[in-house]
Amino acid sequence: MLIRRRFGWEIPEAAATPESVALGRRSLIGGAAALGLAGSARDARAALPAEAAEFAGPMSAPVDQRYQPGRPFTPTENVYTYNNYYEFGEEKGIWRQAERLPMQPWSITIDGLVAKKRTIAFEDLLKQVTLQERLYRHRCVEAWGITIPWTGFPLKRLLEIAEPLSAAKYVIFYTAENRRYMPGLSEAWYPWPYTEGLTMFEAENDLAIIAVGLYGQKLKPQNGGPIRLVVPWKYGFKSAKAIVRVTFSDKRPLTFWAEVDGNEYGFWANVNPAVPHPRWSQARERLIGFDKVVPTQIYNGYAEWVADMYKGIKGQQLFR
Ligand SMILES: Nc1nc2c(c(=O)[nH]1)N[C@H]1C(S)=C(S)[C@@H](COP(=O)(O)O)O[C@H]1N2
Ligand SMILES: [Mo]
Repeated sequence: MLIRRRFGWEIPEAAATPESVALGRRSLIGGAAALGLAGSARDARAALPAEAAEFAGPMSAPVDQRYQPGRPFTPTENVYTYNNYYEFGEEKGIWRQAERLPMQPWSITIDGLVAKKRTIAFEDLLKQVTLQERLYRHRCVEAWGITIPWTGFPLKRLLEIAEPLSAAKYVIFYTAENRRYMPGLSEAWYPWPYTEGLTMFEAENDLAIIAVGLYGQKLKPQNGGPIRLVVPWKYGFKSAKAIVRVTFSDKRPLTFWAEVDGNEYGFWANVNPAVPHPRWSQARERLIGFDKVVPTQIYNGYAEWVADMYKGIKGQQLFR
Protein backbone atom coordinates (compact mmCIF):
# COMPACT_ATOMS: atom_id res chain seq x y z
CA MET A 1 0.00 0.00 0.00
CA LEU A 2 1.21 3.42 -0.85
CA ILE A 3 1.65 5.81 2.04
CA ARG A 4 0.99 9.43 1.20
CA ARG A 5 4.14 11.40 1.70
CA ARG A 6 5.56 14.66 0.45
CA PHE A 7 8.18 14.37 -2.24
CA GLY A 8 11.05 16.78 -2.72
CA TRP A 9 10.03 17.87 -6.17
CA GLU A 10 6.42 18.42 -5.21
CA ILE A 11 7.43 21.26 -2.93
CA PRO A 12 6.82 24.60 -4.64
CA GLU A 13 10.02 26.47 -5.28
CA ALA A 14 9.26 29.06 -2.63
CA ALA A 15 9.37 26.32 0.01
CA ALA A 16 12.25 24.32 -1.47
CA THR A 17 15.93 24.75 -0.65
CA PRO A 18 16.93 28.11 -2.09
CA GLU A 19 19.42 27.75 -4.85
CA SER A 20 21.90 30.02 -3.12
CA VAL A 21 22.18 27.32 -0.46
CA ALA A 22 22.82 24.67 -3.11
CA LEU A 23 25.42 26.89 -4.74
CA GLY A 24 27.17 27.44 -1.43
CA ARG A 25 27.27 23.70 -0.82
CA ARG A 26 28.71 23.20 -4.28
CA SER A 27 31.56 25.59 -3.74
CA LEU A 28 32.39 23.71 -0.52
CA ILE A 29 32.80 20.46 -2.43
CA GLY A 30 35.32 21.76 -4.90
CA GLY A 31 33.83 24.56 -6.97
CA ALA A 32 34.87 24.82 -10.59
CA ALA A 33 37.01 21.66 -10.64
CA ALA A 34 34.17 19.46 -9.44
CA LEU A 35 31.84 21.05 -11.98
CA GLY A 36 34.11 20.47 -14.94
CA LEU A 37 34.06 24.13 -15.92
CA ALA A 38 36.36 25.58 -18.58
CA GLY A 39 39.98 24.79 -17.87
CA SER A 40 39.23 22.04 -15.41
CA ALA A 41 37.25 19.58 -17.56
CA ARG A 42 40.21 17.21 -17.70
CA ASP A 43 40.53 17.06 -13.91
CA ALA A 44 36.81 16.45 -13.55
CA ARG A 45 36.87 13.61 -16.07
CA ALA A 46 39.87 11.99 -14.47
CA ALA A 47 37.72 11.50 -11.37
CA LEU A 48 35.15 9.44 -13.31
CA PRO A 49 35.36 5.73 -14.04
CA ALA A 50 36.62 4.85 -17.52
CA GLU A 51 33.16 4.20 -19.04
CA ALA A 52 31.91 7.64 -18.09
CA ALA A 53 35.02 9.42 -19.36
CA GLU A 54 34.76 7.64 -22.72
CA PHE A 55 31.19 8.69 -23.10
CA ALA A 56 31.88 12.43 -22.74
CA GLY A 57 32.47 14.42 -25.93
CA PRO A 58 30.84 16.47 -28.68
CA MET A 59 27.32 15.80 -29.97
CA SER A 60 26.45 18.78 -32.09
CA ALA A 61 24.09 19.26 -35.05
CA PRO A 62 22.52 22.04 -37.12
CA VAL A 63 19.92 24.12 -35.29
CA ASP A 64 16.29 23.69 -36.30
CA GLN A 65 15.39 27.39 -36.58
CA ARG A 66 11.62 26.85 -36.48
CA TYR A 67 11.53 26.75 -32.70
CA GLN A 68 12.91 29.81 -30.95
CA PRO A 69 13.03 29.66 -27.16
CA GLY A 70 12.47 33.43 -26.74
CA ARG A 71 14.63 33.72 -23.65
CA PRO A 72 18.33 33.25 -22.83
CA PHE A 73 19.84 29.81 -22.25
CA THR A 74 20.23 28.66 -18.69
CA PRO A 75 23.90 28.63 -17.59
CA THR A 76 25.30 25.14 -18.15
CA GLU A 77 26.41 24.67 -14.55
CA ASN A 78 22.82 25.07 -13.35
CA VAL A 79 21.50 22.55 -15.88
CA TYR A 80 24.20 20.05 -14.95
CA THR A 81 23.79 20.37 -11.18
CA TYR A 82 20.09 21.04 -10.52
CA ASN A 83 18.21 17.91 -11.53
CA ASN A 84 15.16 15.80 -10.84
CA TYR A 85 16.21 12.17 -11.05
CA TYR A 86 14.54 10.04 -8.40
CA GLU A 87 16.51 6.90 -9.24
CA PHE A 88 19.42 8.74 -7.65
CA GLY A 89 17.46 10.31 -4.81
CA GLU A 90 14.91 12.98 -4.01
CA GLU A 91 17.33 15.90 -3.86
CA LYS A 92 18.22 18.28 -6.68
CA GLY A 93 21.97 17.79 -6.13
CA ILE A 94 22.37 14.15 -7.28
CA TRP A 95 24.69 15.02 -10.18
CA ARG A 96 27.91 13.67 -8.68
CA GLN A 97 26.35 10.29 -8.01
CA ALA A 98 24.60 10.30 -11.42
CA GLU A 99 27.81 11.10 -13.28
CA ARG A 100 29.14 7.67 -12.33
CA LEU A 101 26.35 5.84 -14.17
CA PRO A 102 27.93 3.62 -16.83
CA MET A 103 26.34 4.42 -20.21
CA GLN A 104 28.26 1.92 -22.32
CA PRO A 105 27.13 -0.54 -23.48
CA TRP A 106 23.55 0.76 -23.78
CA SER A 107 20.73 -0.74 -25.77
CA ILE A 108 17.02 -0.13 -26.25
CA THR A 109 14.46 -2.91 -26.51
CA ILE A 110 11.48 -2.29 -28.78
CA ASP A 111 8.49 -4.54 -28.11
CA GLY A 112 4.73 -4.81 -27.61
CA LEU A 113 2.55 -4.10 -30.65
CA VAL A 114 5.36 -3.97 -33.22
CA ALA A 115 6.05 -5.83 -36.46
CA LYS A 116 9.14 -7.37 -34.89
CA LYS A 117 10.46 -7.24 -31.35
CA ARG A 118 14.14 -6.35 -31.13
CA THR A 119 16.95 -4.76 -29.18
CA ILE A 120 19.05 -2.03 -30.79
CA ALA A 121 22.45 -0.94 -29.52
CA PHE A 122 22.54 2.80 -28.82
CA GLU A 123 25.31 3.41 -31.36
CA ASP A 124 23.41 1.47 -34.06
CA LEU A 125 20.32 3.57 -33.42
CA LEU A 126 22.42 6.74 -33.86
CA LYS A 127 23.49 5.53 -37.33
CA GLN A 128 19.84 5.45 -38.42
CA VAL A 129 18.92 9.00 -37.47
CA THR A 130 19.79 12.56 -38.50
CA LEU A 131 20.63 14.75 -35.56
CA GLN A 132 19.49 18.33 -35.15
CA GLU A 133 19.60 20.88 -32.37
CA ARG A 134 16.36 22.03 -30.74
CA LEU A 135 16.33 25.17 -28.58
CA TYR A 136 13.58 24.42 -26.07
CA ARG A 137 11.98 25.70 -22.93
CA HIS A 138 11.48 23.11 -20.17
CA ARG A 139 8.83 23.58 -17.46
CA CYS A 140 8.88 21.44 -14.33
CA VAL A 141 5.58 20.87 -12.52
CA GLU A 142 7.31 22.39 -9.46
CA ALA A 143 7.06 25.83 -11.11
CA TRP A 144 10.60 26.29 -12.34
CA GLY A 145 11.89 26.50 -15.90
CA ILE A 146 15.11 26.23 -17.88
CA THR A 147 16.03 26.98 -21.50
CA ILE A 148 18.36 24.56 -23.22
CA PRO A 149 19.74 23.40 -26.58
CA TRP A 150 19.10 19.67 -27.01
CA THR A 151 20.75 17.57 -29.69
CA GLY A 152 18.47 14.79 -30.87
CA PHE A 153 16.05 13.55 -33.49
CA PRO A 154 12.26 13.51 -33.87
CA LEU A 155 10.50 10.79 -31.88
CA LYS A 156 8.60 10.17 -35.12
CA ARG A 157 11.85 8.80 -36.58
CA LEU A 158 12.09 6.29 -33.74
CA LEU A 159 8.51 5.23 -34.51
CA GLU A 160 9.48 4.61 -38.14
CA ILE A 161 12.36 2.44 -36.99
CA ALA A 162 10.16 0.59 -34.49
CA GLU A 163 7.30 -0.10 -36.94
CA PRO A 164 4.34 -0.20 -34.52
CA LEU A 165 1.22 -2.09 -35.62
CA SER A 166 -1.88 -0.05 -36.45
CA ALA A 167 -3.50 -1.33 -33.23
CA ALA A 168 -0.94 0.61 -31.15
CA LYS A 169 -2.47 3.63 -29.40
CA TYR A 170 0.27 4.43 -26.91
CA VAL A 171 4.04 4.47 -26.82
CA ILE A 172 5.49 3.68 -23.40
CA PHE A 173 9.00 4.44 -22.18
CA TYR A 174 10.67 2.36 -19.49
CA THR A 175 13.89 3.63 -18.00
CA ALA A 176 17.09 2.24 -16.53
CA GLU A 177 17.19 0.33 -13.26
CA ASN A 178 20.83 0.04 -12.33
CA ARG A 179 20.72 -0.96 -8.66
CA ARG A 180 24.43 -0.63 -8.17
CA TYR A 181 24.55 3.00 -9.26
CA MET A 182 21.04 4.26 -8.46
CA PRO A 183 20.42 4.34 -4.71
CA GLY A 184 16.88 5.70 -5.13
CA LEU A 185 15.74 2.34 -6.49
CA SER A 186 15.88 0.92 -2.97
CA GLU A 187 13.07 3.32 -1.96
CA ALA A 188 10.48 0.58 -2.36
CA TRP A 189 7.38 2.81 -2.11
CA TYR A 190 8.14 4.19 -5.59
CA PRO A 191 6.75 2.15 -8.50
CA TRP A 192 10.03 1.50 -10.35
CA PRO A 193 10.95 1.52 -13.12
CA TYR A 194 10.20 5.17 -13.94
CA THR A 195 7.62 4.84 -16.70
CA GLU A 196 6.14 7.43 -19.04
CA GLY A 197 3.94 7.36 -22.10
CA LEU A 198 2.31 9.33 -24.89
CA THR A 199 -0.55 8.74 -27.26
CA MET A 200 0.64 7.85 -30.75
CA PHE A 201 -0.67 11.16 -32.09
CA GLU A 202 1.41 13.08 -29.53
CA ALA A 203 4.45 10.93 -30.29
CA GLU A 204 4.13 11.85 -33.98
CA ASN A 205 4.12 15.57 -33.23
CA ASP A 206 7.29 17.16 -34.58
CA LEU A 207 8.07 18.85 -31.25
CA ALA A 208 8.52 15.49 -29.48
CA ILE A 209 12.17 14.48 -29.69
CA ILE A 210 14.59 11.88 -28.43
CA ALA A 211 17.60 13.73 -27.02
CA VAL A 212 21.13 12.34 -26.99
CA GLY A 213 23.01 15.60 -26.46
CA LEU A 214 22.82 18.90 -24.61
CA TYR A 215 24.83 22.11 -25.15
CA GLY A 216 26.63 20.42 -28.05
CA GLN A 217 27.94 17.60 -25.84
CA LYS A 218 26.84 14.00 -25.35
CA LEU A 219 23.98 13.92 -22.88
CA LYS A 220 25.31 13.67 -19.34
CA PRO A 221 23.80 10.99 -17.13
CA GLN A 222 22.23 13.51 -14.73
CA ASN A 223 20.30 14.97 -17.68
CA GLY A 224 19.10 11.54 -18.83
CA GLY A 225 22.07 10.29 -20.83
CA PRO A 226 22.63 8.55 -23.01
CA ILE A 227 19.06 8.83 -24.34
CA ARG A 228 15.87 10.47 -23.11
CA LEU A 229 12.49 11.77 -24.21
CA VAL A 230 11.79 15.52 -24.51
CA VAL A 231 8.19 16.77 -24.81
CA PRO A 232 8.47 20.52 -24.13
CA TRP A 233 4.74 21.39 -24.02
CA LYS A 234 4.22 19.04 -21.06
CA TYR A 235 5.40 19.19 -17.46
CA GLY A 236 8.97 17.98 -17.13
CA PHE A 237 8.14 14.65 -15.51
CA LYS A 238 6.83 13.39 -18.88
CA SER A 239 10.34 13.69 -20.38
CA ALA A 240 11.70 10.34 -19.19
CA LYS A 241 15.46 9.96 -18.74
CA ALA A 242 17.68 6.97 -19.53
CA ILE A 243 15.34 5.02 -21.80
CA VAL A 244 16.00 1.26 -22.06
CA ARG A 245 12.72 -0.02 -23.46
CA VAL A 246 10.03 1.35 -25.78
CA THR A 247 6.75 -0.57 -25.81
CA PHE A 248 3.68 -0.07 -27.98
CA SER A 249 0.27 -0.82 -26.53
CA ASP A 250 -3.45 -0.38 -27.09
CA LYS A 251 -3.84 0.42 -23.37
CA ARG A 252 -2.92 3.63 -21.58
CA PRO A 253 0.01 2.95 -19.24
CA LEU A 254 -0.06 3.75 -15.55
CA THR A 255 2.82 6.21 -15.51
CA PHE A 256 5.22 6.63 -12.59
CA TRP A 257 3.89 9.84 -11.00
CA ALA A 258 0.26 8.99 -11.77
CA GLU A 259 0.80 5.76 -9.82
CA VAL A 260 2.40 7.66 -6.92
CA ASP A 261 -0.50 10.14 -6.77
CA GLY A 262 -2.99 10.23 -9.63
CA ASN A 263 -4.85 13.16 -8.14
CA GLU A 264 -1.80 15.38 -8.45
CA TYR A 265 0.00 14.01 -11.51
CA GLY A 266 -1.83 12.64 -14.52
CA PHE A 267 -1.19 11.09 -17.87
CA TRP A 268 -1.59 14.21 -20.04
CA ALA A 269 0.27 16.79 -17.93
CA ASN A 270 0.08 19.59 -20.49
CA VAL A 271 1.39 22.91 -19.16
CA ASN A 272 -1.40 25.37 -18.31
CA PRO A 273 -0.91 28.47 -16.13
CA ALA A 274 -4.67 28.59 -15.42
CA VAL A 275 -4.91 25.12 -13.90
CA PRO A 276 -3.21 25.05 -10.50
CA HIS A 277 -1.57 22.01 -9.04
CA PRO A 278 -3.69 20.94 -6.03
CA ARG A 279 -1.07 22.45 -3.72
CA TRP A 280 0.32 25.45 -5.63
CA SER A 281 -0.26 27.86 -8.50
CA GLN A 282 1.11 27.16 -11.98
CA ALA A 283 0.68 30.78 -13.13
CA ARG A 284 4.37 31.64 -12.93
CA GLU A 285 7.73 29.94 -13.03
CA ARG A 286 11.17 30.66 -11.68
CA LEU A 287 13.98 30.67 -14.24
CA ILE A 288 16.80 28.65 -12.77
CA GLY A 289 20.12 30.50 -12.88
CA PHE A 290 18.57 33.94 -13.43
CA ASP A 291 16.82 34.71 -10.15
CA LYS A 292 13.81 35.76 -12.23
CA VAL A 293 10.11 34.83 -12.21
CA VAL A 294 8.12 34.95 -15.45
CA PRO A 295 4.52 34.09 -16.42
CA THR A 296 3.95 30.49 -17.51
CA GLN A 297 2.53 30.08 -21.01
CA ILE A 298 -0.21 27.71 -22.14
CA TYR A 299 1.42 24.52 -23.48
CA ASN A 300 4.67 26.11 -22.30
CA GLY A 301 4.49 28.44 -25.30
CA TYR A 302 4.03 25.67 -27.88
CA ALA A 303 0.24 25.98 -28.42
CA GLU A 304 0.69 26.85 -32.08
CA TRP A 305 2.08 23.36 -32.71
CA VAL A 306 0.18 21.22 -30.23
CA ALA A 307 -3.19 22.71 -29.22
CA ASP A 308 -5.05 21.18 -32.19
CA MET A 309 -4.19 17.66 -31.02
CA TYR A 310 -6.45 18.07 -27.98
CA LYS A 311 -9.49 19.64 -29.63
CA GLY A 312 -11.68 16.56 -29.64
CA ILE A 313 -10.68 15.36 -26.15
CA LYS A 314 -13.29 16.20 -23.53
CA GLY A 315 -13.84 15.32 -19.92
CA GLN A 316 -10.24 14.43 -19.16
CA GLN A 317 -7.68 16.16 -17.02
CA LEU A 318 -5.51 17.46 -19.87
CA PHE A 319 -3.52 19.81 -17.64
CA ARG A 320 -2.43 17.67 -14.71
N1 LIG B 1 13.98 8.40 -15.29
C1 LIG B 1 13.61 9.61 -14.82
N2 LIG B 1 13.29 10.56 -15.71
C2 LIG B 1 12.90 11.80 -15.27
C3 LIG B 1 12.81 12.08 -13.88
C4 LIG B 1 13.16 11.05 -12.97
O1 LIG B 1 13.10 11.22 -11.74
N3 LIG B 1 13.56 9.83 -13.47
N4 LIG B 1 12.40 13.35 -13.46
C5 LIG B 1 11.61 14.15 -14.44
C6 LIG B 1 11.42 15.54 -14.02
S1 LIG B 1 10.32 15.81 -12.77
C7 LIG B 1 12.03 16.58 -14.67
S2 LIG B 1 11.66 18.21 -14.30
C8 LIG B 1 13.09 16.35 -15.69
C9 LIG B 1 14.37 17.05 -15.28
O2 LIG B 1 15.34 16.97 -16.29
P1 LIG B 1 16.76 17.67 -16.09
O3 LIG B 1 17.32 17.21 -14.77
O4 LIG B 1 17.59 17.23 -17.25
O5 LIG B 1 16.49 19.16 -16.10
O6 LIG B 1 13.35 14.96 -15.89
C10 LIG B 1 12.22 14.11 -15.84
N5 LIG B 1 12.61 12.75 -16.20
MO1 LIG C 1 9.78 18.03 -12.99
